[in-house]
Amino acid sequence: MKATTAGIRRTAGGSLKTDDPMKDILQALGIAPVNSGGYDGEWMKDPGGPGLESSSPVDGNAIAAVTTVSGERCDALIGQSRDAFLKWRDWPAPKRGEVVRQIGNAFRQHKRELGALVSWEMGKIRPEGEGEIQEVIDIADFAVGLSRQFHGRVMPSERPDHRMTESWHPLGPVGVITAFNFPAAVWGWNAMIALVCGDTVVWKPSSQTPLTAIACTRIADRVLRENGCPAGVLCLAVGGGEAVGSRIACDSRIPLVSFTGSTAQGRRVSETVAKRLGRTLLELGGNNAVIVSERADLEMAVRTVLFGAVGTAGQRCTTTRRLIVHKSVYDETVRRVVRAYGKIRIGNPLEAGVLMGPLVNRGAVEEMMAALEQVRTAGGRVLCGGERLRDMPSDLYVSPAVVEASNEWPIVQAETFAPILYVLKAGSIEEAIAIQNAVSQGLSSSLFTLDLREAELFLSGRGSDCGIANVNAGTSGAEIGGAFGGEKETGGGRESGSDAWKQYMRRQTSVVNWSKDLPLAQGIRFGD
Ligand code: UN1
Repeated sequence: MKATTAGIRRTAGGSLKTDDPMKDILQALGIAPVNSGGYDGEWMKDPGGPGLESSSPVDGNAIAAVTTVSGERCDALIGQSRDAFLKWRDWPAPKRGEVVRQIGNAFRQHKRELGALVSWEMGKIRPEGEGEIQEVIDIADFAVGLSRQFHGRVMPSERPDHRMTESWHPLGPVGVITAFNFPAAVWGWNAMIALVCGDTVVWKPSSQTPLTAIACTRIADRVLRENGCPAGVLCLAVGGGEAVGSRIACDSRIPLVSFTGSTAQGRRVSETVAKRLGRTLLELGGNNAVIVSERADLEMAVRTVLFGAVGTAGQRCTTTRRLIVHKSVYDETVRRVVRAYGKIRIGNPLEAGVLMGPLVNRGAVEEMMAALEQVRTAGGRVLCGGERLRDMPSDLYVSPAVVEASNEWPIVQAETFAPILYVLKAGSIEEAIAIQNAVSQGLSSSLFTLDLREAELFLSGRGSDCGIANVNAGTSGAEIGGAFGGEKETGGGRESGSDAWKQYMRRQTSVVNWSKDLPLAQGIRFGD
């Protein structure tokens, strides 16, 4: 693994400062030294909550401060979102789509700056930061088309001269609670779809990445204003779990809560929302595997595993965490993976050629080290990596690890949000699928094979049990056009493309009787 610190220099005081144009980028995005974390159509002058400092994992330095939203202000903000909904739902859907089209274009114009801010605030490499903004742009485009396609159905009525139909109506304010690892895209999937559906959005971003959320909201705000949209169509509430998160979960003015994060946290949110019989859309932990068959193109498989396991420093919910290899190609595959890991450049994620930046914070580094310790205790063999890197601009840089392990070990069963790849051996495609499915999560999966029968088995009802199953393509990097989400403890939610929009609307079944009689369904005669 090659480490690099170019692009980052030590200042006279010993602290680290960037040479790069982050200052200009922050300015272009309207990020001030201190920012309001509350927006309900206006930026709140006094959001009422404690201050929060966003620092960059790249060099450990503060980027800017944010004043968070208090519980009381959060309640008022939800009220504003509800008021805006009552107006927004009356806008014709294609007109709402036109606003979203303009938001997508505004993101196009700021893709480079936003991508850099994502990279700087959470540590993923710049191409991935820009890729994330591209997801926002893509889902906006998708939503524009969708705004003319909320098709209902016409169903045959069993009664003469009756028409039975199904239509879709706006639902209400949607709570969107997002994680640090996709600080813009996950909001984008939810917000762009919600907007065209006629819903409003209350966004609680991760406290690790409030500046990206503020920058995204500022861009959207300009478009909303230019179009005279009701104030509060998009709201932002940067704040803690108590002040903001649990209020969104508890508030029955919010009929749908989308939550992305760990299974443990998701379970709590889901229980709270369920208590008031609200709806949730859960995107929780993954424990994604790539299966390499004896009939795989090994070169392709290894390259894919590299992006899947090391991309975003192992901090995607779709990260490849397990590599299940057929015994006949096991040694060769593992040898190639370890060799490829040796060439990964780790360093400043804004620098061209770097493939892995830092982990998001100290807790993440500690968790990675604790997981590796558990693996060693269980008898696992670390084949490469797994070390804290010294002489880096912050203490958050690690080398990605490849570890020989056993699927049933508790640590392999858990999602550790870090670049640890567990390699496991299988004797057949059936055994490999069984190993892959023998975890509690069910997000993403992939099989490398050139054998049609193996591929079809993997995609069949007795194949992968995950929400995403790919052949000769990796576990991460899903396109927005499909429904994104997973089964089992991943939470069952589906966001983004396909017909995921249906969750953001309410379905209404209607019968219109245009006869002169009053026939009852099921042929019931009542009092005549
Ligand atoms: C996440 O990690 O929360 O499929 C989402 C992917 C991305 C989204 C990941 N498009 O890897």
